[in-house]
Amino acid sequence: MARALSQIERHAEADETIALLSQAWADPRAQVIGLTGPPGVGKSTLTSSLIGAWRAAGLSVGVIAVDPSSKRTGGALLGDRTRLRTDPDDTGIFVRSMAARDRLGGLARLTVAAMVLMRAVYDRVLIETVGVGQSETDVAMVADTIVFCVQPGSGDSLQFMKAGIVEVPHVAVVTKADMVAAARRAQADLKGALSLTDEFGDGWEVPVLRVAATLGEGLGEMITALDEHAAHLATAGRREQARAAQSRAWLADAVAERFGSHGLARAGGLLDLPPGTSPFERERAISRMLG
Ligand SMILES: Nc1nc2c(ncn2[C@@H]2O[C@H](COP(=O)(O)OP(=O)(O)OP(=O)(O)O)[C@@H](O)[C@H]2O)c(=O)[nH]1
Ligand SMILES: [Mg+2]
Repeated sequence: MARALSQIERHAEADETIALLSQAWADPRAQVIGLTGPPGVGKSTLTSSLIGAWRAAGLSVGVIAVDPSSKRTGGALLGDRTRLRTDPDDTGIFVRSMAARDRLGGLARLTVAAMVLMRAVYDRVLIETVGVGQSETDVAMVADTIVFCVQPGSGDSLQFMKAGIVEVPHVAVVTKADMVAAARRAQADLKGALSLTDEFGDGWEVPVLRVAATLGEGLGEMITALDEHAAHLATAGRREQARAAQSRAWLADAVAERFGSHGLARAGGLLDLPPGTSPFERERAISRMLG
């Protein structure tokens, strides 16, 4: 995985890279979970606990930690906020930190590529992104299941959600639930806030959970909720539809990033991917046409 990721990073346009990504894109395996929420809410701690539970169940896990505040300098990631402690000898787990591109909370092209590759290999892929607001829209471009984390006593996230700034997650988690009374209040507030927003319109009701990751409390319920959402997506072609929409969204995003709105306009109908068409191959074809 490390070698493949460095190839993607260094030779993004090479035939081998495009072939590898297209093959991985066509053969997905993992449920991809986007774990998002404000700084310090407990995302990494929760990630560590989820990794432990998944590994104990015999599932392999890939993790991508996207850090909007860090910059890559000479290959080193500064300001890494992953803080994950994992067993270095366990080959069933792979963790990679990545700097976000300049757009606040935006997901770099490399993040999409890494997700596609990991999705073909592991049973679960988890993407940790910091953010309240716009950035959730970006994680929605790469994840099947969006989990939004809120900590007890944080009114801001609830205000964002009520104002419709935060996209409605598939699962909402109140972290640090060992602060019992405050966590219960946050859960009630969050349930209230979610009842004001539109539902997904497909019968999915957003579970609002309390988890104390440091104690392992509520973790089983969270894993059940993630599994239930995966089962929900597995019916009525929902997952295929959502992933096809994501592929179109990255393609348009990648073209816009590189060639601007003028390029986007010139690409026109090429941005509409026929079923089964690799967005990576299409991106290169559009780049050659425009460049
Ligand atoms: N009491 C309590 N503290 C927790 C819990 N989970 C995390 N914390 C603490 O909250 C702080 C932030 O935890 P992280 O897991 O690093 O949070 P994060 O959301 O990944 O932070 P960033 O990546 O910097 O945005 C740390 O000091 C943790 O020890 C919990 O379940 N209970
Ligand atoms: Mg973190």
